[in-house]
Amino acid sequence: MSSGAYSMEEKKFDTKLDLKAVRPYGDTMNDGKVQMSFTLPVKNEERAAEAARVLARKMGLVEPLVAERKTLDDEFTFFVVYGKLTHSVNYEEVQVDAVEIETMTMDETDAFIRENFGRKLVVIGASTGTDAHTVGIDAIMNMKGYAGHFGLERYEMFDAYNLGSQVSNEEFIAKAVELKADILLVSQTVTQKDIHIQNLSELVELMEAENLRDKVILVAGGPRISHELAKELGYDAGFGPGQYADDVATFAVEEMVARGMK
Ligand code: B12
Repeated sequence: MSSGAYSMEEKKFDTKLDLKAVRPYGDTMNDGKVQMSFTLPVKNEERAAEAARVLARKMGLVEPLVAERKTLDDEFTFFVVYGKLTHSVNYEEVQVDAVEIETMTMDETDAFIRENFGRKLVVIGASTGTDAHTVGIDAIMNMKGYAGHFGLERYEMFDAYNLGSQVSNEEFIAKAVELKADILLVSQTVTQKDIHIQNLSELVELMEAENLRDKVILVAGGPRISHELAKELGYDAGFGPGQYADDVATFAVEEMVARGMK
């Protein structure tokens, strides 16, 4: 935070970080200030604003303030509510199963592949099952990339094939065999009725039946895919929002080396 407007006392207060009871930071350490937004399916009137404050209090906010209130249509109102959160988190007890890598740049990954494999690696990606969402897998595969991260098609040392969306698990496996793929990337966006779990599990079962699972790096990704979930379902890793081609490329090539794959 910028220092100019703070008194010495406030600065001193800012040093009171307690990792056993971490609270959101607004203006000063431990002030617990948060801002959230939601829509209520009611008309935009004073009663609606009070309802938003009641809900905020139930969520653990004290002194909630409706900072913004906008009519969406006759029956829906959008709110931005500001307040002080009473809850805290013991950061020392927080555990997460995450992919542990130092992400390499595209050039570093290409050099790594040249040095360790001396050939191009074949990677195929698809949004599988009934899932029609392509933007996630395109972000990882496309030449132009996404959010400043070039996609795998741009890498010199990958032969990258983007099969698109609604690819059945059988087609996906057939393509992997035909292309002698080293790395398989599966994107899943729709999670309604746990369809992603069903679909991701089916792929692993089919691959095991074909004796293919151990011969490739298998990665899942999508907005609601965590590393933990992917591992549970039999994948080597899971990637989600805020992760890009360079992250999965680094993981895949390092994992291949770690497993002695050539
Ligand atoms: C665009 C969109 C569509 C477009 C898709 C067009 C297209 N060509 O992709 C259309 C209109 C077709 C569509 C259809 C549907 N959609 Co839609 N759609 C969206 C929307 C608005 C954006 C998704 C997106 O493009 N995100 C941007 C990408 C870049 O983000 P991302 O996928 O998370 O990808 C990043 C990471 O997750 C990761 N990643 C993703 N995949 C992979 C894979 C690997 C291997 C790796 C390493 C990383 C990785 O990398 C990316 C970059 O960081 C979302 C809402 C939202 N705002 O998110 C709803 C949303 C995903 N859709 C939803 C739904 C329900 C549907 C429909 C079922 C609606 C319907 N009833 O018909 C249909 C699906 C039909 C089907 N058979 O699949 C729901 C899903 C809810 C749920 N939990 O299941 C959402 C969340 C909307 C909502 N709030 O309800 N949709």
